[in-house]
Amino acid sequence: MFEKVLIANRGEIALRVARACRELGIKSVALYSTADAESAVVRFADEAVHVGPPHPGKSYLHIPNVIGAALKTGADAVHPGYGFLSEDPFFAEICENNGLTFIGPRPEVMEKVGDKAVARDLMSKAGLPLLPGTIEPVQTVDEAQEIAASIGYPLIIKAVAGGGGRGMNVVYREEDLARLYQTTRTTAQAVFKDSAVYIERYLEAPRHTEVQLVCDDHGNGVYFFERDCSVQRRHQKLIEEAPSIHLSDEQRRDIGERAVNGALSVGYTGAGTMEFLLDGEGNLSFMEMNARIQVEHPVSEMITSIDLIQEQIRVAAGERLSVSQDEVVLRGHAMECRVNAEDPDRDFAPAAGRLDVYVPPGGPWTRVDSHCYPGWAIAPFYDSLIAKLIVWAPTRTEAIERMDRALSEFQIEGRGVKTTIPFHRRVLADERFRSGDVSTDFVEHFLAGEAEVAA
Ligand code: MV4
Repeated sequence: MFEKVLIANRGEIALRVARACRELGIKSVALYSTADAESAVVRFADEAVHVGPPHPGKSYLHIPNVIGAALKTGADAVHPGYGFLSEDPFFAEICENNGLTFIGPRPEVMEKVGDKAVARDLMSKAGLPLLPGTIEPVQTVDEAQEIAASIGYPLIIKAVAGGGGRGMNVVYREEDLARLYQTTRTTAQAVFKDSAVYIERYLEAPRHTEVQLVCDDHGNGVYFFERDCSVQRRHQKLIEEAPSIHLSDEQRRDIGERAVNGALSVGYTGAGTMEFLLDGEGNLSFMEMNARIQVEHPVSEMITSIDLIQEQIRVAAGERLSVSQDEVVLRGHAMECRVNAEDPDRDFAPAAGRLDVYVPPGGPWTRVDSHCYPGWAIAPFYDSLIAKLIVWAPTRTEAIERMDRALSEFQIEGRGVKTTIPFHRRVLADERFRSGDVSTDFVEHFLAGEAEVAA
């Protein structure tokens, strides 16, 4: 096992990783920018190294400074968290070249699954279900037209280097195809430095369903069931839950096994997520793979009682997964609300500032993953996440009641600070949400409905 892990991140996930290290008997090293000098993880970790000014490009994303901090403190591994350098194969390679274990998949594997067309090809070969579309990137408008004729409209053109909803365009009519094909390519070249695109049939208002898995170096892979993350706004997840109430036990086992097989078939190691869309008929289609631990991992931990960060560290150290698939048992229902410093009444605009009052909820089966404390200032340089509020209950309905109770206790106040808590409470009271009839267009319709009532 590692003796010392450098945490190449900030905020709640840095603290989450430091906690896992402490429980495993591993020393932790925090990084901090000038803006984060007073952060909770700086106090909690065994050591802390300043890596630069507030701007992420000059601190948390500055590879020489991050690697320098690891070498200076004698760390033997680097945990990248999510965001920042977590899915950068180049960073993973530099870690390895400096004798540091990158806690994540190998750089070659990361690169493969990061290319959406390659991932689509490999996962299809491994038996994952796909929407009708292209495997090879589309090279010309003529080719795009041929494909459109075979799969029909609506269709979606996606950048191979995109992901998380970036670099995609929906085409409803044939007359828009040539223009949108060109637009997607030009944008992809400008944003990702790679103009390659592929085409898929477009699903209207699907559910976002993702399978959590962890694979070790010994050929073992385990799935930790799925999360429904359909409550999103502009590709920002707001509420996540596990399991999805729309899968049968048989479907859950089938997609879990396929996801693990797919990951193992490409030599994937570490924690990862396979993202699927679920249509109205109950069909799952593979979308993309995320080669990192995700923000919403706690809901999977809560339904399985397994610490995914500990598993991630264990397998990175070359140990075997601590559980076999048979030992991963799904129990009850978990839900997470992302409490952001945003103003839901002003189009979720950032509303950051100093937290004069910060009183997190407590009580049974109520978990708060947060780096905040009274007096902490949410900085404008980073994301606006204040806390992840996670609850567990035997049933979904009880989880909703528990979440509302916990949200009602959560006190956050500060000059200029607004939070998404009131929005979450209104969603929890919504009939459509409570019935579970939620797809990726839910938030848009919900907000439009509220605006109509207010008018
Ligand atoms: C789609 C789709 C409909 N049809 N692909 C957005 C995130 C990226 N991982 C995939 N995305 C989508 N791909 C086809 N063929 C709709 C979306 C989509 C979406 C997916 C998940 C959650 C929210 C979403 C919001 C808008 C569009």
